[in-house]
Amino acid sequence: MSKIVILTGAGISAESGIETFRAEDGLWAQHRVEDVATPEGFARNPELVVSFYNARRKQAAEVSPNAAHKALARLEQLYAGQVIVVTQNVDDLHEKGGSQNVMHMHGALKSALCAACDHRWPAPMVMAPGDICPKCSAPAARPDIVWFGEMPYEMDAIFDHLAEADIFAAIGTSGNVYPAAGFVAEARSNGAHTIELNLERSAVGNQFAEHRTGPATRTVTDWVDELLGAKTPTRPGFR
Ligand code: BV8
Repeated sequence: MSKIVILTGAGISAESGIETFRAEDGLWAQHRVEDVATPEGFARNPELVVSFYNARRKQAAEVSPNAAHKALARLEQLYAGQVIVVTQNVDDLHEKGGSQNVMHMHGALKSALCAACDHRWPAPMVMAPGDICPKCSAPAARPDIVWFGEMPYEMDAIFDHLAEADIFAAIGTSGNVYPAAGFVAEARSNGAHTIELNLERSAVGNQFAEHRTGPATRTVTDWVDELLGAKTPTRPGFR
């Protein structure tokens, strides 16, 4: 049975109104990565980090999935094979758009994690440093986010999917962050057809067999229509 593995990044949520990381007005323009997306930053200033994620959790709750999220949900529903979405995003727009097989390799805003006992529970909209873990009662709650220097989630399962992928697509990711940026090489070495859908070529763009340029709401919708036979496929590269 055919398997499509899709890696998404901040670019798929951009047209829903969530800023990306590396755009001029992006998240990293407003904060130093080291201060808000590392365990050291959290230890140094938990108030800053918790409020950074509180603001993003609030924003994610106020925006809606766009046509790209919905197209991927349609693909998962109607495609004859298996469709797996591996997202680097911590928003829940894939789920709101109807996708069910979503792997949040960098965590999720809607989840809280206990740094003492590893328990996870639905995060309140506003977290505070020292929130109590409902399981072990330690004042050790933290955002359930994979920071730089921490091991992304579900890596074994993701590599199993990459080993079986017939098609690997990367949508709206700059290819700057590993191990996610290494997935295309892994998929290619396993014989998958690789396609990148982005406004521009990413840092690993030259590793993809096919590239489609444009906003995700158009490129993903067109690509899904072709996969579902609703549109005649264009010759790769002619976009
Ligand atoms: C780890 C959660 C090891 C936080 C994030 C070499 C090899 C391996 C690792 C490393 C290495 N060198 C350095 C490392 C470590 C590091 C790393 O990769 N650093 C980089 C900067 C070099 N990696 C890590 O630390 C990872 N962990 O390696 O652990 C380990 C081993 C053993 C034991 C323990 C540990 C963990 C990385 C996870 C960090 N957390 N997110 C949060 O969200 O706040 S990273 C964060 O940035 C995102 O999650 C995402 O992954 C990443 C990149 O963001 P993108 O999604 O790509 O967004 P960006 O803004 O960059 O780009 C947007 C793209 O969209 C652009 O291309 C743009 O053109 C496009 N776009 C915009 N609009 C649209 C669009 N496309 C289409 N349509 C549009 N409308």
